[in-house]
Amino acid sequence: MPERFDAVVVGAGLAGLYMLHRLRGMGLSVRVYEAGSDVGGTWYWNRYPGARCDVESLAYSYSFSDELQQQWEWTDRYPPQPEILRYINHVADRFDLRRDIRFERRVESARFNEAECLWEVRSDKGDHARAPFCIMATGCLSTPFEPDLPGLEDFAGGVYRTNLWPHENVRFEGRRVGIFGTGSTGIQAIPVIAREAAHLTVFQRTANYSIPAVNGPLDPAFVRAFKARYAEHREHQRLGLSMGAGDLEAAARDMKPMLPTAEKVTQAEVNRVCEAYWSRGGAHFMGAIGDVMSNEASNRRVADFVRTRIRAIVRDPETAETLCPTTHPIGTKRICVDTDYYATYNRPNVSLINLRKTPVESIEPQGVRLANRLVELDDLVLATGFDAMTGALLRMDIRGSHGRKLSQAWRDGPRTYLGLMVPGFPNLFTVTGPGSPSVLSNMVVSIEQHVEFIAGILEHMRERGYQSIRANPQAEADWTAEVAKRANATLYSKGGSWYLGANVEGKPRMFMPYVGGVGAYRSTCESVAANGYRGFNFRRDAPAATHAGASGS
Ligand code: NA7
Repeated sequence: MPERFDAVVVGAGLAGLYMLHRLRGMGLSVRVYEAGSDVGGTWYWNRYPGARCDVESLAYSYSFSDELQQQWEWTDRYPPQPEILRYINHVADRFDLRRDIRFERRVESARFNEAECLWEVRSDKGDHARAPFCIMATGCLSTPFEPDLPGLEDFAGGVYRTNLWPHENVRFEGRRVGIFGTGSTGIQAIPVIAREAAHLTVFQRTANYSIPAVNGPLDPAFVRAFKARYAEHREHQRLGLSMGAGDLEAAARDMKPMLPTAEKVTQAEVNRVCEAYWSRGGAHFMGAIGDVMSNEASNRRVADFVRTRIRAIVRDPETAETLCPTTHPIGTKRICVDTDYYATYNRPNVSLINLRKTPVESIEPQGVRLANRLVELDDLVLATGFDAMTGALLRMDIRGSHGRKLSQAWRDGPRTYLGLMVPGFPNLFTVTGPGSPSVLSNMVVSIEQHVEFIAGILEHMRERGYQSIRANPQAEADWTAEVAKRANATLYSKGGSWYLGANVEGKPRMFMPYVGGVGAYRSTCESVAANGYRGFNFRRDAPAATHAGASGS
């Protein structure tokens, strides 16, 4: 027998938990389905050595409860995965969220029942819930991407996927370990595994730009001062030009880069400015030069600075050159933030293989077969990324009005209105969906904004007796064009990254996140709401009951 709720939420990560809390606060009955055996989403699955957030602790946390943000104590400038997971568990307990969550349930289908204006949601364990609203809080980086490594299943040793890391302690002492993937994940894991393993071989296909985190324990005086002005910091994060991260000082810096362009000054001047950001650490480095993401000449100069730093750190010249990124402008693949990444290659127990020179022929039981030799290994670590942004949504069978599949609607790439709704899928919301700032922002800032916007819509509907909301196709077309226009004014499309779907064979190439920044995006949403939720159509009756329902608002 199906169970009936006011809303079904899919996912119990940072987005799903806050959605549940908000909806419950409105007096709605909610069922949350979560594939993991506990809360945490990304931070539940990604338990690999060195896993850490690249947004600072005091920013990467909920702002909706002042008591929570005042009481919770972070240890480091950048929070390690176990600490974030503890925080999320604390939130789940503090707000008594678990009782509405069903764990170890992977949602397989969500179908819109037109006649009754209900979503029918089914899990792999046979659950069947019906609710007028369905909210996908399924994460942007939650569907692992399985690399094409022929023979992987024959490998005799351990195979560890960073994004499905075992819960028990994995020990690499005395073992010869190989790792594929030098994105954010690999760059975090490599220095930690290198310290433990007998030998670590890094199989690098694409060299990436990485900035030192300059991580360390938080200074209690800094934390006290920060917390005293928490509301102001949060406001800056919400209105920030881009990421929505950092403190007031960093936010002010990012809004007014030290140099508007690197094109018309000497490389020495560029180096001086970049060095200042490099030594402070973190992704704010990308805020040093104003037009780094829109001017190729500027971008090249910033990239030159990073390459100079790599050559200065890595002692072996050939290894240093292999680590110097040359295939894409800096920032067009997500900038990495590391602790000791480049210096790790000075260790005698670490070697680097350039897969562009010596590609993998196959994986054999004893190791990795290259064109010129076999690299013998005991364990393999795959840090090979995700089917980003659309993967989690498209692996469910989502069908809207007239049985239309989401996979069909997105055949040529994801099209949304504000990253929140898709025409033809009434009452279905995506939290931080494609077309919203999402992965180009501090995710918690974006999650809170989306959750609050969705809650505002539901409140608006309740007050007016509306039963359904749908995105207007013209609004979707205009927004999709705006997302593309913004992206095309930058260098992002030159990166060949997962932002574009370029890491997954056959995936349509389309720049998915909104690059305009969380501040611009938020004000667009506010203006949409202030204008009666412009671009959304509301109806008082079930959509199928009549063709002439009260539409617009
Ligand atoms: P990424 O950034 O997608 O990195 C995946 C890495 O795996 C990247 O270096 C890929 O090289 C490499 N890869 C993928 N397939 C292969 C094969 N077959 N052979 C060799 N190398 C391969 O994922 P991450 O998990 O590091 O980071 C994702 C986001 O999570 C991150 O940006 C943060 O937001 C958190 P390629 O570049 O494709 O040549």
